[in-house]
Amino acid sequence: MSKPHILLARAVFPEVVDKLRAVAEVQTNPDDTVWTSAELIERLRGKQGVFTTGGDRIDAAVLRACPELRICANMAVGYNNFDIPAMTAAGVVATNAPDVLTETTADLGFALLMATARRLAESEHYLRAGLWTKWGYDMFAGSDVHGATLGILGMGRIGQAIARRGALGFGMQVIYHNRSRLGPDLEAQLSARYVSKAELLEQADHLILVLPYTAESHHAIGQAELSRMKPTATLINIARGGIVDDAALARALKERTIAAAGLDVFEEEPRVHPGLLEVPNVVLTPHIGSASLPTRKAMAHLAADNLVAFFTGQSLLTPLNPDPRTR
Ligand code: 8YV
Repeated sequence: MSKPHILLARAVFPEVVDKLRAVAEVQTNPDDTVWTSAELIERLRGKQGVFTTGGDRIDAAVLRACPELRICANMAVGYNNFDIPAMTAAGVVATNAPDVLTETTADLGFALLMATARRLAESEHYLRAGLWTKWGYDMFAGSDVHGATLGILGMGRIGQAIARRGALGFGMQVIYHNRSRLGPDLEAQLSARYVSKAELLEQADHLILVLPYTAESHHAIGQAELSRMKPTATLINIARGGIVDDAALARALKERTIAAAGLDVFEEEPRVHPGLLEVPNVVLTPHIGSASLPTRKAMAHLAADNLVAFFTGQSLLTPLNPDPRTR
């Protein structure tokens, strides 16, 4: 039987390419170019599988142009780059890469929270610029993390891992809002209290966003929400660009209606809203939430393992929609 054809939309670890080559003809993207939709379609025609990252969009137009496609494996837990209803209608399987990145992403969320609250980036730039000539009593005085109220919007796996860090490690009062409330046992285990979104905004000293990006969560934090937050509060986004209205946030930071923000994700990545680049009270990182080497390897292997399972007749590890092979 002839081997299936798989496209790797972006560059990935050589060992992962080798794993796929054992079961398929593989076309790689050695220059790691970010393809336009037309360029992706051109390369995907005639292929049965694709390995994607969060920036590679699989929508109805791609599916129409590539009728032989049967599986898309995302090297990301978020899958807002996939049009799942269109994929299901076309009989195309979608998989993501959950669990393996939970703790690493929660670590980055906490790192960003601490860097933001304690003004690490701002003070480091000051030192490097040679501006440090004497110590001052309120120099880079920020806000405390320990003992503060930690608000979590979105209480899935990563939100829960952040709650544990906050409650157990830093003695924080954890409040959260989510589409569905956790069960009482889990709430007790996490020491997390469910509140309305309005209460979350008003009570949090540090508000961290960990919810998926959907039509409903688009601009879940805009001017109205920012104006409900404490003037001393910090906002951390490690979820997805588009959940925060970046222009409104840049204004709030400039006018100091909130104290500071830590952002790992942006509305138009890799472009960052110029207003965010102008203000000192924001810590900016280039979407590195899951970027520890072991975790990036685990994510890539999980995406590849889903492709291998599909093409060798095994059950999928982390499917997002029904598998047409089992109907
Ligand atoms: C990825 C992420 O690195 O998993 C996710 O949803 O946002 C990141 O961990 C990014 O999407 C590239 O695939």
